[in-house]
Amino acid sequence: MQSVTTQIHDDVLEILVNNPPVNALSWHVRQGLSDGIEEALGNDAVKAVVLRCDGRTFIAGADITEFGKPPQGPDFNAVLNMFETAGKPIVAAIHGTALGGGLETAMVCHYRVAVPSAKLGVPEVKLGLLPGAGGTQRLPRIVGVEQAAIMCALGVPISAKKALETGLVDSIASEDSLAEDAIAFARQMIAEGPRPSRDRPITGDTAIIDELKAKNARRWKGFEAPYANLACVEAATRLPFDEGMKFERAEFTKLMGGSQSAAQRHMFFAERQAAKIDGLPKDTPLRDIKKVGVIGAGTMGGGISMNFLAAGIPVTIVEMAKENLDRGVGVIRKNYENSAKKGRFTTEKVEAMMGLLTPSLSMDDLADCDLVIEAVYESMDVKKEVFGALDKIVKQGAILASNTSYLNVDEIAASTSRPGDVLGMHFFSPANVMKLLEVVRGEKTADDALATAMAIGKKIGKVAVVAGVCHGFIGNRMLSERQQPAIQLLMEGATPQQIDDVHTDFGMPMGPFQMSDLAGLDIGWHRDPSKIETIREALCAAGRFGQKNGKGFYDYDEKRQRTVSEEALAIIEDFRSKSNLPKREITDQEIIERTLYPMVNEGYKILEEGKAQRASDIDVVWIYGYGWPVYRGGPMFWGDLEGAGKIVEALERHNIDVADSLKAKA
Ligand code: 3H9
Repeated sequence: MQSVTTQIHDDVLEILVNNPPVNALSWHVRQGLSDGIEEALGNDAVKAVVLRCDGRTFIAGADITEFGKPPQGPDFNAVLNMFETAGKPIVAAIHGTALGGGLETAMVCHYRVAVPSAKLGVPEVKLGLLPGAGGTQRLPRIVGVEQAAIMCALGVPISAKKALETGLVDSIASEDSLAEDAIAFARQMIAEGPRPSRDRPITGDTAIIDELKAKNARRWKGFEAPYANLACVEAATRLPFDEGMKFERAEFTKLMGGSQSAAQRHMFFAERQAAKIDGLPKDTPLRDIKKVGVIGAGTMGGGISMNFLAAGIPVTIVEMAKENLDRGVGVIRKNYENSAKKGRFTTEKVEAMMGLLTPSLSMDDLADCDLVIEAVYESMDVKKEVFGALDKIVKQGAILASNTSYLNVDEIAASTSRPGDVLGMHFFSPANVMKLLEVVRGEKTADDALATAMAIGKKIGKVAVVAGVCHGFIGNRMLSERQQPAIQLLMEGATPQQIDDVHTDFGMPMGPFQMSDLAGLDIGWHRDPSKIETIREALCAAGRFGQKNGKGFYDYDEKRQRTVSEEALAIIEDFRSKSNLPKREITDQEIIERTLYPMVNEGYKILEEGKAQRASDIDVVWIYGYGWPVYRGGPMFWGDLEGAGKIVEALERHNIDVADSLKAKA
């Protein structure tokens, strides 16, 4: 099948792209576009051209799978040049998403017509790139500097309505007659003639560039691409078009050759790959999830419920005590109301979501749920009791899920008569915000139950990853490999701040000790101040429980900002000095070798044991569950960049047991 075809409609030539799934600009599409323009120019009867796409969308960008491969087919910029300089008016007819190279193609068309549901944007920044086929130079000439800077630096697409307001589209077509409307519009433009974007003057104020930098300083920490995007837009305001294009090319080439874009492109595919379950056909039948039950109205249960309510799925939430139930429901309402105040949705929407929530004090009310998620206290005995009870109450065919973060899902499943319906759905706190969902596949979990849990995860806006049964699954199992050596490093003379700073400089949102303080140091503490066997117990004995009471490894103010605590340091030093370990200088490199390399090592062990389907799934877990910087591509991708040889050498030097597969790779 040809990916680009043409059709003559009297005096208008329609160029039609058909390259499923998203009409990416693969080399054969570029060739087809070039041929199409040549045909239009070679036929005197053709007075105008329409570029339209078949399938679900307009061109969604360059073909990312071609990046880094030897070039094939015509150069993209050369094709775009042919469009822009063609002596006949060209109209882009847009439906679905005109993204990246797709919007750049639309911008070399002289006019743009879009259906109301279309979205237009330059999301390259999310791939660590910039719209490198003239996007940063043409967009400001079409929509002005402010809008162009926002679109390039943030990468968020705009609606057709907004595009009309900003001049990015010239006319809105009817949802079901785009082809006809675009041809009619093209005919009207014959008299107007072509309107090359490159010739248009730039309007607007460059002050927006500094404003964006100031506003996003925290969010963009460590990222190169947002700044490169803004530099190109700024260059467009002071350089002639051809010079601006050269500037853009140089910036694009730098980004494309760097590790950040490689990491972000890796994550683009990793995220999509994660949804696939090895060995299960894509068309595995799914169970219908019309109603969800959640047990536990605490922070986790409430957060989990909010995901389903927001997706329009009714939830029955069960607690044992009325007071806790009321408090939990109150927190959900307050969270929604706060979001409404910030303009995220309307107050009607708040009421609609709350209307889907049924609070209950009896598990019997879960009988007709299609999926029940347990989010109670993390104790095997308690979980077994809950699942044993659910087994007797909930209708057959329902999926019974545990939100456990560590426990053995097979053992939980064994407390029911239907282990095939049991699995883990491990949400990350705050569960209504964090994108990751580990779906834990038990030994007996049925294929359709697993596929349904993965699909419902996607429906509620999560990135779901399949994990096998092991202590802490993928994420928390690797986390332990970081937390334990971090404590050991304190024993050898490092400070919490030094270790945390290495992690935040690396790009993590917080270091190991900030994370401990956030979680609470007293979780699992035996509550006997006279029994001190660890630094954590020493801190708890001194009443330092973490952020919750303003003091843990650090001191915290009302805004939860940390400062170094002399008291905590003295407690750590006192405990440390009682061991026989000599105090020494610890380098930042050693901290990396002993806290980050062991995570990579554990990732390899997880893969060897088949507890993760693929290395990229592990990267997805760490990026969406723990804030690993996306520009470093997750621990496994980063491990490859560091080099297996270097990691193995360091791990062995620190007497850490190295995974066989990592050794083999080295
Ligand atoms: C660019 O344009 C650079 C230029 O400025 C400069 C050049 C010099 N290429 O997301 P989905 C695949 S950079 C190749 O699940 P949806 C995707 O992997 C590009 N493949 O669908 C998946 O494959 P599979 C700028 C692509 O409906 C399948 O298509 N553009 C590409 O949820 C379905 O994807 C972007 O960054 C691609 N460009 O969402 C847009 N895009 O089925 C990137 C998708 O095997 N794309 N695939 O797993 C998207 O944002 C979404 O795919 C889209 C559809 C919104 C279009």
